[in-house]
Amino acid sequence: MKLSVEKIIEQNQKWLETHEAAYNFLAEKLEKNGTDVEHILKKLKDLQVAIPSWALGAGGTRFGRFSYKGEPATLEGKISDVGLLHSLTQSAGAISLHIPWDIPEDANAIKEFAASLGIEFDAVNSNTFQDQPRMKKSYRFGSLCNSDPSVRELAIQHNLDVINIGEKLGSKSLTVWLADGSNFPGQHNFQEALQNTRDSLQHIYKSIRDDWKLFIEYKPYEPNFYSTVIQDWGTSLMLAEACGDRAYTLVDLGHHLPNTNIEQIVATLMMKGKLGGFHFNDSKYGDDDLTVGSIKPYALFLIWNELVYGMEHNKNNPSPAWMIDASHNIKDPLEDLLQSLEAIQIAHAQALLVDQNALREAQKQQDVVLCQEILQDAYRTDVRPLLREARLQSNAAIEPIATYRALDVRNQIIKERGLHSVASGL
Ligand SMILES: [Mn+2]
Repeated sequence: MKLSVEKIIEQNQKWLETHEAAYNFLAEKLEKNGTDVEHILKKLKDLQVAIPSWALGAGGTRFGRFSYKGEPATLEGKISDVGLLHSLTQSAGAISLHIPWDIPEDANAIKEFAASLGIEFDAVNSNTFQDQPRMKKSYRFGSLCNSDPSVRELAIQHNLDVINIGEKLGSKSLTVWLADGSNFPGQHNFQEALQNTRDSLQHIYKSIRDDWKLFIEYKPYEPNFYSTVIQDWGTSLMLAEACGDRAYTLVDLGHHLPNTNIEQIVATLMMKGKLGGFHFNDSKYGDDDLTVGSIKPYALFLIWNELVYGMEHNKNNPSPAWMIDASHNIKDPLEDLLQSLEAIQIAHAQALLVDQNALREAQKQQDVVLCQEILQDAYRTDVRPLLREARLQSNAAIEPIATYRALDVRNQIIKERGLHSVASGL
């Protein structure tokens, strides 16, 4: 299923008048305060967030999974769903594949199909956290860290295969997230596990082309509950530095212990030029993979404030690869992703509103109250008219979720795929 621009423009008529009144009011107020509204609109239009192939079906927990109706069972179906999100928002112009769940049979045909929807291939993700059918060895006790060299070789080879598939599709980066760790004290020799991981990553890094990047993701716990080999940003940074210039740390918002100051981690990594990838989600307790901005929108804003500052001041840091990494247990995955895209852009726009010069001056004066006032003035601005205007100018939907519902997209997908079609993946 494909959404035509005409249909979206037709739907936009319903909200056009209300939108224009709200946008003009806000734009006038912001311009009076010296904000360059055109600049913010351009930034909003430029931001493209990748959708991971595993987010288009219902997620689940180890207790169960409740499939959603009309899930995409093929790679084409997944790309087509990302195409719908992109038509509605013009801000989801990339898909991130997970191998071996998404191995294309005909890479050129898949690439052409994606291009016809305006979709590019973002980072490819390897999977050494579960065994695959007919594997000669098992990842039961770890992959790149394993004390058995033949298991490490298998895991390295898998990553090389993933790079190979990514190259055929036009991807430019590999994301490695490892479940490696131990469940009980004494199970691992910590130093050996880390050294094995470093050596394995160096081997993989040597195999990526000059125009590729390697992203190393960290996570404090789960699936192992005593220790994780790459448990935090410091370990990830250390490994990235041991690999080379094109190896970077990847921050996933859900991969932190409660109350971790993620914005400070972002600032530190960007200062070092080592923040390469970014995964959005939200959480209440741990790695909950909830809709972006659904629990802690102020934290998301503070993180975006550091991202905006870093992109402005740390020119040695590449523009991070943005991706949503969430799990949709009960909502329609497409509606959930539209909510996440909206939350990302809201926090982005609010961060762009922060008067950086005034904030620096207040910091110099050590006026703590004024520092907080400046940040919260931006955070408390309802920036949604800016998002709607950016979408309107891009021929996307003024109201993506309402448009998705008005056009009865889910029922049309169900008609195409059937009620019980199931997505591969988590
Ligand atoms: Mn992630």
